[in-house]
Amino acid sequence: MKIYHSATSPFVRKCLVAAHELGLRDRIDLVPAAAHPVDRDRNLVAVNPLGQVPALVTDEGAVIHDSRVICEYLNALADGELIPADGDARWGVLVEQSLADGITDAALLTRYETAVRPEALRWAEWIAGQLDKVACGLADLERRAPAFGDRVDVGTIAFACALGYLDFRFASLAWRDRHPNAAAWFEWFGGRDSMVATRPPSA
Ligand SMILES: N[C@@H](CCC(=O)N[C@@H](CS)C(=O)NCC(=O)O)C(=O)O
Repeated sequence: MKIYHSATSPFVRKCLVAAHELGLRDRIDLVPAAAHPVDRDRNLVAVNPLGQVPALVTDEGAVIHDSRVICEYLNALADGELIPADGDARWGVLVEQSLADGITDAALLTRYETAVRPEALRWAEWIAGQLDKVACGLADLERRAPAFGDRVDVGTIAFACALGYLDFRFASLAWRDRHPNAAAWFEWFGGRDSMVATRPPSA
């Protein structure tokens, strides 16, 4: 199978970390894509009309997106345990993934606002709103982190990729200063082989 890919995408990273953890990484080829909300990569759009990475093409030729569905697919393929099958554990992990992806989404939209949108069109209050989503999401993560233990699932993977993205693009936020529980947990999780192998290029 193959994944349309950008080495700096936190959502691609989430899928590749999941693939590593499931022992599937060797079965995935990476197809470079230039996902961009304005200069849309037409080769990518032909696969995923949203023009976003990650998009996975299975060995049978089916297209699967977005990152949440890809993680679900990979977990099923490997008969893995990254997503609990049912019960409270399932909803808990899926909500954590939703929260973590929301942090990443808000950070990514802030990045687009500052790196893509022309300066004259930028809206400071909108950026502040997105960064407040990041801050509120981190506060929730900080409350949850002490209970993570050694869990490796789509919830914790998504949180780790969110924090990795903040380190990569928003180092000046210095999120560790106000979130010692999350920092201690990420010190361990970020050292996993799956996280090290998927670090963005200049991180
Ligand atoms: N909900 C999607 C979000 C994916 C996403 O935002 N990918 C970014 C790169 S990190 C992208 O393709 N941006 C281009 C665009 O939004 O047009 C997922 O979980 O996969």
